[in-house]
Amino acid sequence: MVVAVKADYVWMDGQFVNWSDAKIHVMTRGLHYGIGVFEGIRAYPVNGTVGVFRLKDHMVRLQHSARIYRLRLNFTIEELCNATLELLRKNRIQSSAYIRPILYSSDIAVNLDTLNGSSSIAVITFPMERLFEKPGVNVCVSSWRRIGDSSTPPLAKACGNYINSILAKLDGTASGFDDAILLDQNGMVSEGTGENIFIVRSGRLVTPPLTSSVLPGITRDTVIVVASDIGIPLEEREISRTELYTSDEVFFTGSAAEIEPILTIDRRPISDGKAGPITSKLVETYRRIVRGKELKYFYWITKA
Ligand code: PY5
Repeated sequence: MVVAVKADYVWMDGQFVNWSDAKIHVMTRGLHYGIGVFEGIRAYPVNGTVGVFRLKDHMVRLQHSARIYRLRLNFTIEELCNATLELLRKNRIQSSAYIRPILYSSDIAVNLDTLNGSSSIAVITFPMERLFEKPGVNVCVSSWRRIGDSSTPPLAKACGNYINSILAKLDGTASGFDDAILLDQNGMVSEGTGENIFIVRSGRLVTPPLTSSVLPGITRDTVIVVASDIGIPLEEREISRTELYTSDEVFFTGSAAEIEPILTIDRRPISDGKAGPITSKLVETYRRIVRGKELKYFYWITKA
């Protein structure tokens, strides 16, 4: 993905600062030890303005991630939501955009004693269209295993977690794949490097449970709700690696990736190597929902 990441302003600890001034010191603890938590949110064009998809749900997850690491959040969920909306307006964002709130340990310190330390929070937003600009992706199963709850909890969307994702992504991209799937510590399917995963078998959707070391994805939850509403049966259960190869359909979900069909895994085509009917139906429904075209789900959108 090559995205021109730029906007006029960034929100930092309550202030709007110019993009070029949105800097932190190189000795910041968050950089050295990966002690930070973040969110990835999207905004879409909605009825002539821009609407943020599931804004509050993302900020609540940020709060949960912060609790796990005892990082102090100096703003309420409401203040963070309002700051994000104001930032979108100040940056005159009219198109699809990505929103990245990040809360990090901001002490200039070498020690690991974050308990009484200080934290800072920023919200960044910039225009962004599709993450993978293709009809589907080709992925591998990485030999790196997903981090687990007994070491670095995957339920927190923590900065440091992404070194695990990056190892897997390197595995994939160095061999010509678009992305990679990680197995959990028990060898069961966990998730992508920055996406949850679903399979379709005989008309039923299956996704790994939260105990398979997955992030509680907001897009994952959206698919669970929508599948139930449109009558597609869904199970949360463990998935073995070989089940991936014999699935009728497989797709990733994520705020950045949206709903992305997986066409091949380890160079094995999934069915006929094209996006299947249930995936295509969900891609189209999701497209409409996030753009405010499905009134039933309009409550998930906050207009800027
Ligand atoms: N799993 C991981 C490890 C993730 O990083 C993400 C989100 C998801 C699942 C999907 O979660 P959600 O549906 O709530 O977005 N990844 C980030 C995103 O903005 C990008 C990280 C590079 O989609």
